[in-house]
Order: sequence, then C-alpha cells, then structure tokens
Amino acid sequence: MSGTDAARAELESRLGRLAAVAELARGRLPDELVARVDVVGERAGARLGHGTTRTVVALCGATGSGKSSVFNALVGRPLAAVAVTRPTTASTEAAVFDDGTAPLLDWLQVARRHRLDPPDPTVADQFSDLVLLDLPDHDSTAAAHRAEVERLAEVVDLFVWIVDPQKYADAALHHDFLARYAGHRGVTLVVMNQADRLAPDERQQCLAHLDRLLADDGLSGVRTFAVSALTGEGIDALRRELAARVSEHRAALARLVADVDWLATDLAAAVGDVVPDGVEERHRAALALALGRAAGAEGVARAVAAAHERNAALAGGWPVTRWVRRLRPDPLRRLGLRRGERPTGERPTGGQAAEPVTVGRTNLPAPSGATAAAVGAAVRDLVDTAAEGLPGHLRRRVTAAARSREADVADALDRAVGTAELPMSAPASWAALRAVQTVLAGAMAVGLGWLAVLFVVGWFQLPELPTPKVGALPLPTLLAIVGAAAGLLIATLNRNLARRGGRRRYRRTVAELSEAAGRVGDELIVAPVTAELVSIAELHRAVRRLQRR
Ligand SMILES: Nc1nc2c(ncn2[C@@H]2O[C@H](COP(=O)(O)OP(=O)(O)OP(=O)(O)O)[C@@H](O)[C@H]2O)c(=O)[nH]1
Ligand SMILES: [Mg+2]
Repeated sequence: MSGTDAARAELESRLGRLAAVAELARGRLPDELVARVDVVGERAGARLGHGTTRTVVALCGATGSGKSSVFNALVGRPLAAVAVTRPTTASTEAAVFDDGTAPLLDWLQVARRHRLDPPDPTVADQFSDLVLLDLPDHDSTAAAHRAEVERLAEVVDLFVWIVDPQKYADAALHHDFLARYAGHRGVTLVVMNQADRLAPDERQQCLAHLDRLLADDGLSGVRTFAVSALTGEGIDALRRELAARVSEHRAALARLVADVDWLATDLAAAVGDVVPDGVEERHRAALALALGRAAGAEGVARAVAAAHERNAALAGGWPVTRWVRRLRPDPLRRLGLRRGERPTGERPTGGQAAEPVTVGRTNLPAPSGATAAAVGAAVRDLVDTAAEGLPGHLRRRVTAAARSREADVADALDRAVGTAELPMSAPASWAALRAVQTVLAGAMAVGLGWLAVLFVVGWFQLPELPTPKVGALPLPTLLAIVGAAAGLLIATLNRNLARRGGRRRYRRTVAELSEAAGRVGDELIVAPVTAELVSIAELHRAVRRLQRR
C-alpha cells in the first residue's frame, strides 16, 4: 500500500468514526456543530469519490491584490479579466491541463473552465493534475462574491492567498480566513504580489512583517512568496512550488484530514473534559425515600398498624366491649387498600395472608406540596451530581432524561402502593384467643345467670337451692369473677401485644413501600438518566477516538 493509499484508508476509517460521533451527538451537542459534522462527513465522502490524485488550488484574496493577474501569469495566458475597476472577477474561473476534470469541476460548481496546455514543459506532468481556480474577492462589496469565496474555501484542496503590499495586514483577511483556517496551514501558501512596487529592503521588511502576522494567526511555517504578476518575477518559483505540491497527491487528503481535526477539536471542546460515571447510590436512596413519602408510605403504614390493632381486638378483645370495635371503619379500607379485593370484580387469587392488596387506584391522599417539592429536590440533587462538570447542553439532556417519564410517576407510585404486599397476616394465636375469650365470656355469663337465679330464688323466699362451693367461694360467683377478670386480663395483654405487632408492621410497611417507590424511581427516573449518561460517556469515547489519528 502506498503512503497515499494508507493515508486515504486512515481518513476513511476516521470518517466512519465521525459518523458514529454524528449519531451520538445529535440532540446532545449544539445543532450547528452537529450540522457541521454531517457536512464535513458528506463533503469528505464526495471529495474522496473524485479521487485524490488531482489538486484543486484556489487563488484567493482581497480585491485588486492581483489574483487574476497571478492566475494569468501562472498559466501563461491572459485568460482572466484584469482591470482597474473593482471588483473585477465576479465568478470563479478554472484552468485545467487535462481532460476528465469535468466531474470534479461540476462538484465544485465552477462553470467557467479553460482546458489549456501546460505553460512550461518542466511542469507539464504535474500540471495535468492541477485544477487552478481564480476566485472573486473575499472582502467584496458584492455579497455574492463573498458567499462564493466562503463556499469554495470549504471544498478546495490548497489555498494560495494573494496579498499586496498595501492590504496584506488587512484585519478581515486575517480574522475571517487565515486565523479561521489555521488548522489548514499544511495546505496553505501565501503570496505577496505586486513585489515590483517595493524596493528590495522594503520587500524583506514586508515579508518579515507578513510572517509575524501569519504566526499570530496560527500559521507559522506557512511558505510565503514574493512575486510580481506584472514583471513575472517569482512566478516560476511559485509555479514550481505548485507543481511539487500537486505531484505529491497529498493536498486533497491533507485538507480533509485538517477538516476532521478541526471538527474533532471543536467536538472535544463541546463535550468537555468530564466523563459522567452514573448515578450515585446515595442519591438513588434519597430519591427512593422522597418517593416513598410522596407515595404516602407513612400513612399506609399507620393504617396497617391500626388495622392490625383493630383485628387483634376483634380476635382477642373482651367480648363484652368488642362489638364497639366493629362499628369503627377499617383504616385500610378507607385508603382503598384491602387485602384480596379487586375493583374490577376479578377473583382474588392465592391464600388470604399477605396477599397483594387492591390493584387499581387507591384513595391515598395526593402528596402534599412539600412532599412533591422534596421529590423534585431529590431528582435535582441526583441530576446535579450525575451531570456535574458537563457542559450546559449535555446537562440539559440529563435533566430532560430525568423528566422524560415524569407524567407516569404519580400513577406508578399509586400502583406500587396498591400492589405492595402489606404485612396483614393474622397470627395463628388469634383463633385460640377468640376461643378462650368465648369460653371465659361463657363462664362469666353462666356465673352471672346462676347468681341471678339465686337472687330471684332468695327474693321470693323460695327453698334455697344447693350451691356448690370452691373453697370459700360459691361456684357461680367464682365463674363470674374469674370469667370477667381473665377475659379483661387477656384483652389487656392482647392490646399490648397488638400495639407491638402494629409497630412492627408499621416499620415493615414503610420499608416495603419505600422499596416499591424506589423501584418506581429506578425505572422512571434513574434508568433514563443512567441511559443518557451512558450515551454521553459513549459520545466522549467516540470524540476521543476521532481525535486520534
Ligand atoms: N504593479 C503591479 N500591479 C499589478 C500586479 N498584479 C496586478 N496588478 C494590477 O492590480 C489590479 C488588480 O489586478 P487583478 O488581477 O484584477 O486583481 P484581482 O485580485 O483579480 O481583483 P478582483 O478580481 O477584483 O478580486 C490591476 O490593475 C492589475 O493590473 C503586479 O504584480 N504589480
Ligand atoms: Mg480577479
């Protein structure tokens, strides 16, 4: 493989990397930069399509600097119009020394073409690969001229800037072109025309000053020539330099490489130095907590605890007062949460204990302004840290990712609470307790009933009934006292146990719902943010790969 082939293969591989950057950059980097990525990629592909053997050389510069005069001098024929009226050249003119340049000139959109013989037999071979363009003035009063120069400056292979002793320091030339194309110094020559107007020592000073200005533009090392289109002085040397450049067959590739390098530098600046490395666990946890609060985890947990205490009282409370409990509403039902119920009339499945609660909208109160704000703050903290150090356009992408599914969060939280497995299992001891309380209440009732009978018998002075005694106490009294006292004692113990069980269930509910809310946060907020951060990190890597030659 020749050096040129290798350089071309390398450029093509970089253009592949550029396409990868374009995909990742879309929507992430500023639109105009992404547009440039597309344009450079397409243009490079098109230029390579025309082969890189030929070199398109543009003579550019201010009006009256002598572009057309130098063009004529180089080709050895008075082709281009030269005049004292300014500006003279209105459309680009091409000189070619070989057939087969038409497709390239078509692509360059240069209509005025001259097919010539080489001006000098010593450069005949090289000039066959030369396409020489005489451009309008870049600083023109005519907008069309300026636009034409801007357009061609993007596509030519080698820049030859023609300056003259009066205007070579012109700010517009240096600022608008030379400095802007500093990355293209490898494909730039600068020609001081009208050297005949300068004395030999002035010429040296002028060239030295020009060199300093070029160095300020970032173009140090660019070759400069002093010529006179009028006298022909220096024209041979310039012609030989062009012939040498053309014969290297490097300029077309070098220009495209410079375009990619320039773009890669701008892309690197746009992506910045910080490579994001994901969402931190502490922010994920803080978000889960805030979402848990917003989902009403504490309210539900309170209801779970209250429901447990209510159910415990219904099972092991004192039967005499238990019925009062039944009159109070079930705290879970009030929130629209009740084990095993389906709003759509579906049959509940599975066992009764710890079965998922109602699927569908709960009656949970909407989160307060403060809880909603806390979620917002948690999301902001998460994004701020994850996107720290990223440039504004990439930070905005991360924020947008965090918000991308914002509208689904409230419903998802409601569903998460509605389907969470709440600790509502009834302890096995409750059935036994209920039986014991029934027996004790029965004993008390029997004792009281018996005592009532004895009382009536006594009241009516009827013959005394035999009453068995246990120790000093009559049996009915003992039954009434023991039944009532044991029932009340068990009810008290039961209430204390139920409170502890309620507290335990409160904690388990908060944990369970926070975890469920955390899963909602993971899916709707953390996952999109992480995906965006991964893409940004990929963009970083793609730009770094593009920067490498
Ligand atoms: N003394 C002197 N005059 C020159 C030289 N080259 C060009 N001129 C004169 O400068 C004027 C402008 O020359 P052009 O070649 O038309 O300049 P241009 O850069 O093509 O100008 P535009 O087409 O308007 O952009 C003409 O009057 C030329 O005769 C030179 O080397 N020495
Ligand atoms: Mg001209």
